[in-house]
This record gives sequence, C-alpha cells and structure tokens, in this order.
Amino acid sequence: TRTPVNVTVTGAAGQIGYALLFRIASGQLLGADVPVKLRLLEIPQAVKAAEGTAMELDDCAFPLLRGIDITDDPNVAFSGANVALLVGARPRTKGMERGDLLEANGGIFKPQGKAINDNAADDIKVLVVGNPANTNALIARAAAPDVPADRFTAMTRLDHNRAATQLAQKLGAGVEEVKKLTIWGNHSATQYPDIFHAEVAGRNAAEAVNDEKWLAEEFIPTVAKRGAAIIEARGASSAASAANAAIDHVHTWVNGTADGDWTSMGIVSDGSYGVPEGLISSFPVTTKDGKYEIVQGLDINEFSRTRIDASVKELTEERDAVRSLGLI
Ligand code: NAX
Repeated sequence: TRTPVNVTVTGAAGQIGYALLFRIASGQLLGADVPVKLRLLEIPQAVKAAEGTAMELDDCAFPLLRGIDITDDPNVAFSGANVALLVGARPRTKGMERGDLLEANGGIFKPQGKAINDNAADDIKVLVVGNPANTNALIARAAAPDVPADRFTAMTRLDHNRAATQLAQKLGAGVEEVKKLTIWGNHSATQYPDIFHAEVAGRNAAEAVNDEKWLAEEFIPTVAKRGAAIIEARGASSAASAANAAIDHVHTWVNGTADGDWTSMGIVSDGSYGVPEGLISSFPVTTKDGKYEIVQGLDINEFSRTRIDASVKELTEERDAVRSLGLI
C-alpha cells in the first residue's frame, strides 16, 4: 500500500477549512488511490474548534484518511509535510491600512515559511490561499531559503474558475468547453482575466464574444469583484468555492493539465512577459509530473498589456512595502 501523503492545512477551523478538509480526506485533492494524513494548524483559541472538525472527519470513516494531528505549533504542523495549504490569515478589519494588513500577515507567513524551511519534506508543495495571497506567498518563500522558490504558489484558481463560468454563460457553452483562459497578476481587484488566447468549443473566445465593451465593462469587473459580490449576497466571503479552487490548484499541480489546455497559478516570476523576476504573479501554466511551466510565446495585445502592467505594479508596491517592513 502507498505511504500516506502529509497534508498540512492552516486556519483549519475557519470557513474555508471546513469546506476543504472533507474533500481532502475523501481523496479529491491528490487522487482516489492516495492515502492522506492531515495536520491542522490553528491559533490556540481555535484549536478546540479544529478538534470538533476532526471529530466530524473521523465520523465520515473516510478510507483514505490515515490520521489527524492538531497543533498550534508551526514546527509540528509542517513536520514532514508534502503539501501545505496556507489558508489562515489576518483579515483586513475596519480602519486598517494596507501597511498594517501586510505587517499583520507578515507576522503569520514569515514564521510559517521558516517552519516549512526547517521541517517540511523535500518534495513540499505550498499553496497560499490567505490574503493578500501573492504577497503572503512572497513572505513565506523569502523565509524558506532552502526550499526551491517554485514550490511556493498563490491561489488564482478561484478567479480562473469564475472567469470560465462567466465566459461559458456569455457564449451559451458548457464550462468544460472553455480552454486556455489566463488570470494575470495579483489576486485582487487589479487582476486581469484574459480571454484573447482562450478557446470556447474550439473557437477563439475573444472573436466569439466580439464585444470589447462587454469585456472591459462587464466580464473583467465581474470576475475581479466577484469576492465582494459574494460577501454582499451571502453575508460571508467565498468559502466552498475557494476550497474547491484550492483542491483544483493542487490536483492540477500534482496530476497535470490536459493536452490543449492550461491553468492559472500565482508563481515566482522568472521575468516572463515583463513581470519582474521574483514577484509572485499569476501566469498561464501547464503542469506535468508535479512540475509547472509558464506558457511561452503568447502575443500580448495593447488591451492586455495595460492591464497586466497595472496589476504587476500593485504587486511591486506590495513587495516594496513588505521589504521596507523587513518581512522579506
Ligand atoms: P476565517 O476567518 O473563517 O478562517 C481563518 C482561520 O485562520 C481562523 O480559524 C483563524 O483562527 C485561523 N488563523 C489565523 N491566524 C492563524 C495562524 N497564524 N495560524 C493558523 N491559523 C490561523 O477565514 P476564511 O473564510 O476561511 O478565509 C481564509 C483566508 O482565505 C482569508 O485570508 C481570505 O481572505 C482568503 N481567501 C482567499 C481567496 C483566494 O482566492 N486566494 C478566496 C477566498 C478567501 O477570501
């Protein structure tokens, strides 16, 4: 039988954690034949709630679940971790400036990055979900100099999935017919969902839509502000869809993209497409055998260039801010 894969989830008692853990334990993260051990990291006040979730996980009698450890110590949580989902973060509260938010999250992601550096397995793969996701991933990566930089990723798969559905609905197509969409830049309102290289039922999506006003004034803002629209409607932020995207992100990273398609991941830039090296920015990527590569050679038109640059500028400012705070 296969050795279990150690999966660490931070913020396990939160609402994304509650939507995520059952799917991991049922085999949807890594595959229906891969046993998992869960390690849940929480802050001391939330350990009891995480224990409650663990009781429910036990009560599911998942055949693939080989154990659950709960801790408030990052060194324990990341010990031997093969996959780490960094969900717990400090939300922006009323009156908080961006600098305060970055600093509060630096206090979480810097020690967690160090704990990953010191304790995780050699094949560790990290997905940062907690916001500001790209810059939190940058902070964690900087604190983990012994881990290859390409193991630190940030989640833009929810944006990617949101864009796929909006585009499919516009064209009256099935979402499975949408290929080669790209989210560029930051997981924030400046992100750029790009349909110029996308295909819907084999046709170029931008040509099929043929409506730049819809693109600029409806599609892009709908995707970029979807998180706020969910809060407005539900009275709480996206949880099940965010958990679903985290499952998709890791599943695709481990198991590969389909031929003729790609996905979007926030990854360390190698300078491709004019994104400064070292920033964690979203790119179109293909994955195979647990590794990813940026899709090269795409023609970037003026419409796209302006929007990619604007999002990358925001990432550069966030990087400069955390640098001046001594977090990287
Ligand atoms: P919740 O507030 O429900 O849960 C967060 C949990 O993290 C809490 O249980 C808290 O105790 C825990 N936590 C805080 N600090 C911790 C630490 N140092 N170590 C371990 N655990 C810690 O938030 P939830 O709705 O689950 O969202 C989690 C994060 O995901 C937020 O930062 C949110 O902004 C972010 N999101 C990111 C998305 C993305 O696409 N990248 C989309 C969804 C979501 O908004």
